[in-house]
Amino acid sequence: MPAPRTVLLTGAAGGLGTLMRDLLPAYGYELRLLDVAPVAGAPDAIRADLGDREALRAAVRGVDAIIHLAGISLEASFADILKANIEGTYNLYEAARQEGVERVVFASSNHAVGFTPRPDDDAPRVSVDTRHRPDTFYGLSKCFGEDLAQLYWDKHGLETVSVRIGSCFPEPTSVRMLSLWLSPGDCARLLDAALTAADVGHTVVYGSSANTRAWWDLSSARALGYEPRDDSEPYAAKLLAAEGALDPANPDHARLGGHFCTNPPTWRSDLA
Ligand code: NAI
Ligand code: 15L
Repeated sequence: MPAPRTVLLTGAAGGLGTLMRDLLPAYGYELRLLDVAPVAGAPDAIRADLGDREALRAAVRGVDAIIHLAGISLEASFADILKANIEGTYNLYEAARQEGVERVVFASSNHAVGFTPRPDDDAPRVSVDTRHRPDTFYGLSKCFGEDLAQLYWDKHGLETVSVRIGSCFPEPTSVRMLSLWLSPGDCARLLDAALTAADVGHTVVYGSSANTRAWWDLSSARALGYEPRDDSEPYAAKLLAAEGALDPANPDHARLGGHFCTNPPTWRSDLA
């Protein structure tokens, strides 16, 4: 596949979409933006719901690749997750297949494997080959997205890099995020690697920075050419002083998915 130039960015109005709209053009991409919500400062953005198949076909027509961020990004009712994340992602893949788009970068999540116990400090980092252990209907929809990507590669030759994003925000805001943080700059580097690496088939990678307290094995991301530059450690002293260290006896702390694993999830606005 020649290096992609025109890229459809779904979810362009969201937190991550807004960060990537700023950073990706420097890599030479021309972004076509899509969201169901208005995209601030982008009057040409396509306003469409992932349920609108005709709009999706028109949106993907002529692009070299798609970065698929749109959807519900936290836990919600199964009905809502089914519509936006499961049917919506299927609709987008069908549109991509019909219009001959060659590659998708799919925003999966750490919550696809959220029930995996977090590794002790001296234990091996968690591999991308660990089995799916979703912690929510939201995480389940990311497992579906990864399997859909595998099906579209095996059956239709449509390539995907599924990025199990940790926590991509301007800075980490909890002790858990010290392990999962993906700085916006590293996110752009990872998306660029995922768009340009040759022959990815369907590749699953973890999306985090080079964090001192990392839980994940980044080797499949590095194999695409990703070289993270950031580390959450400069934020550690302040966050540890505020929260204390993670306590293995606390169910919120024992698993990769953190507070998404408890029932009901113990939502905290600073972690949303
Ligand atoms: P966000 O909630 O800020 O943005 C999601 C965007 O998708 C919103 O602008 C929303 O309007 C749009 N959207 C929702 N349903 C839609 C529909 N049916 N049709 C069209 N657009 C729709 O989420 P954020 O943080 O920007 O995340 C982006 C993606 O990355 C999501 O798929 C999320 O699951 C994933 N992700 C993000 C992480 C993070 O740390 N920010 C961590 C792991 C995964
Ligand atoms: C996610 O998947 C969410 O989309 C994001 O808002 C954060 O909560 C992140 O995971 C996390 O686990 O910190």
